[in-house]
Order: sequence, then C-alpha cells, then structure tokens
Amino acid sequence: MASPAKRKAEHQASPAKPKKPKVEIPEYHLTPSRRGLDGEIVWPAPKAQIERAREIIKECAIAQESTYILPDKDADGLSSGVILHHTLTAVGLSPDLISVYFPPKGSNVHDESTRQAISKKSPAYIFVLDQGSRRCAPLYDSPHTCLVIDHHFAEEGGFPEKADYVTAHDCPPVATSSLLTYNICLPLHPDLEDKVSWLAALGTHGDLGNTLKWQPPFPDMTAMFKKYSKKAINDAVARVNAPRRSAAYNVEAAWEAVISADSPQPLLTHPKLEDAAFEVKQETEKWARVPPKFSRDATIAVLTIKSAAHVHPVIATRWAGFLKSDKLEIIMCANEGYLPGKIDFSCRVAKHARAREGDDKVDIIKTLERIVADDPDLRARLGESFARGHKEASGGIANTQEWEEFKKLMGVDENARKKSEPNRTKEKKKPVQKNTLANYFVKAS
Ligand SMILES: [Mn+2]
Repeated sequence: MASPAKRKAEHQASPAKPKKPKVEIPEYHLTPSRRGLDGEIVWPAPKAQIERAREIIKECAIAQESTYILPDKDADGLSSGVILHHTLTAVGLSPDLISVYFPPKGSNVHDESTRQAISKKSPAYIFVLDQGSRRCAPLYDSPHTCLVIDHHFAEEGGFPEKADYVTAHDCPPVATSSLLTYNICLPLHPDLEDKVSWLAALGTHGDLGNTLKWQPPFPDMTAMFKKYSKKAINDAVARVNAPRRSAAYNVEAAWEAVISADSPQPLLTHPKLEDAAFEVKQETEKWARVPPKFSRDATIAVLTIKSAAHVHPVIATRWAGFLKSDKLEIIMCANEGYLPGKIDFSCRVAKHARAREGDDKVDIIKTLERIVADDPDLRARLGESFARGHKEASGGIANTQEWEEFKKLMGVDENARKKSEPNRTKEKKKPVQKNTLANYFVKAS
C-alpha cells in the first residue's frame, strides 16, 4: 500500500517532469557492524555496558527501594520504559516502589524542573531511557544509582556525571532504545519473552519505520509476528505516539495504555489514544500543504506552520518523501504555535538524498551546526536545545529572534525557485478533511 504521504502527493500535484529513477536505499540491517578485538560483532551495545546494566537492574530488585523511571514520550521511549518496568517487577521489585515521570510540554530531562521532581521522590535508583544524553551534573544530589539507556548521539562523556550508561549509538546498525532494553532484559527472567517482544517491535517500528526487515543482527521476531500482525504493531505505534503530539500533551495516558496492554490490540481501541489520534490527524491535514521556501543554496526546504500540536515532524517526514530536486538535502518544518515565543522545528533527510554515502552522506546535526559556525554569538544564544537528536532526524527549539537570524544565515527566501523546480506547490488548496479510521495516518516519526 502506498504511504499516506505518497497517496497525497500523487493526488495533490502531478509532477510536470518525467519520473526519476527510483532511489535504492540500503536496508538498515545491512549497515556494517563494529567488531571487537576478538572479531565478534559488537551489537546492540558494548558487552561490558550491557552486563553492567543487567547488574544494576538485579541490584535494584534486591534493594527494594524507591525507583524512578524517566522514559521518553514516544513509542520507542514508552516501550523501553514498559519493558524495564515489566522486568523490574518480574525479578522481584515491588511495583509500589516504582514511579514514572514525564517532563511537561516543552521541557526535557535536563531541565531544572526534572531535577526538582527527582529530588521530591528521593529515589535510590534512576533509569533514564531514550532521552538523548548530554554531559551534565548528576541528576540528583543524594547518593543513588543512575542508569542511562539510549541510542542518540552523545559527545564523548556526554552523560550525567556518575551515571552508568549503555548506548547503542556507536554500534551500527543502531538499535532503538526499546530494542536495546529488550536485549538487556530478556535473559533476566523466563516469563519476559511473551510480555516484551511485541513492545520491542512497537518501539523499533516507532523510530525506524515499518519497513525494517527483522534480519541479523536484529533478533528473530518470527514467532511474535505470527501472533501479532505488522499492521497491528504499526497502527499501535501511531496510537501510542498521538497523545504526545496532541495539544494537551497527555503522555501519561499513553504510558498507562502501554503498561496495561498485553498485546497491541487494546492500544487500537483505547479511547484516549483514539481521541488524540483524531486531533493529530486533523492538525496534520490542516498544515500538510504549506508551500516550502528554500535556502540560498537550495539544499534546505523550510515549511512554516502554526499548531499547538506536535505535528511538525510528521509534516517534515511527509515532504521528505515527496519533494524532488537534485540539490535538496534537508526538509525542515518549523512550528510557531507549539510553545509561546519559540519555534520548535524538525528536520528530515530528503528521500532521494538518503542513499548518499561517505562524505556526501547527509548529517543534519552537522549541517545545522555548520550554518551557524561563523556566528558563535548566535550559536550560544540558540543554546543546548538546538540540533539535538539523530543525524538523520534532528531538530530543536529556538527563540523567535534567534530563529529569524538562523533563517537569514540559511538565506531562506532569497532563492528564487529554479526553472528545474516547477512551482507546483504554490497552488494552496483548501485542506480536505477525511477523518475516518480507514485513512488514519499511520506513519510516525
Ligand atoms: Mn528512540
């Protein structure tokens, strides 16, 4: 079935030029792996890190002390948090001792508000999952054990002081946080396989998309996919991702839904997830057709929207699969309406630029940094929330003032559209609303 973006593209604008040859994107699982000194493949993370993570989980269960879990808000983060929760309780930690925390809309685990929340709980164990890490002071001043499980880029030593960490980032093909957590937890209790395999798939499809082949080094999920269809998993991804995209930002509802589900099925009929998904779909349709503007060198397309919902990554992803130009590398969607006085933006690699290798490979984080490299003052003002995430899917938050300066550096709007790029996106059609479950928007980013 054609993706919704594709279907939309076909019907919204008929390309004036002949079709280009189909771009072959290499299968994700075929990314060359790192090998240890013994020649063994190192995957999904260095062995010593995985062993240490297992020790901490076992120690935590024995300690029977207050435990705080801080998972990220998307399908991958929630799945890894729930896998960990199921594991901790399976190995004997009393569920009453576990609390879960989600920073409010616009905040993250590195903010002061998160530190205050942690202090209030005074936990003995802290687990930080899928949050993207940076070098910082310990998350909590009193003695505690902190384990970071992640797969985002982190600079050398880019973790909270004194925390243990296990990261998939340096072991390609980079596993998701949920898959890494699954890999860590699975051997810890015989009952876990049934409980957590589908969650590993839920989180992994959430981050890597629904075309992943579950081929080595990825684990064999044949038995699980016999029980639950790929469609059920993918539909569940969209449902689980909906609350954090909605204006109300009810991430707790998504957590509750996932932790009480024993299969993808209940997620598909959960009323709170359904309502959020409906809202997100409407907002996406409303903003899906804003015309792009281009950077001076035509390598970046910028779409500007104004929505209280977190739909900018979805819109960037859609356009990334649709816009065609040889020069184009990055699609950027900037949302002026998500946080007051701020721009929240998401970037994706243009589809035809995804197959590039070596020096030509598109690295969004590096590109964003390069744009401001000659303006250290602006770079400093853009702050820590600029250019975070993955090299293929980055973004950030900037104040309006800095955003305008950043756009100037890119030369957005200076570039008159090239002849080779017909003005086919300028005809702004009124968004059509077709809010039926049948055409429910499945692709999450
Ligand atoms: Mn993730």
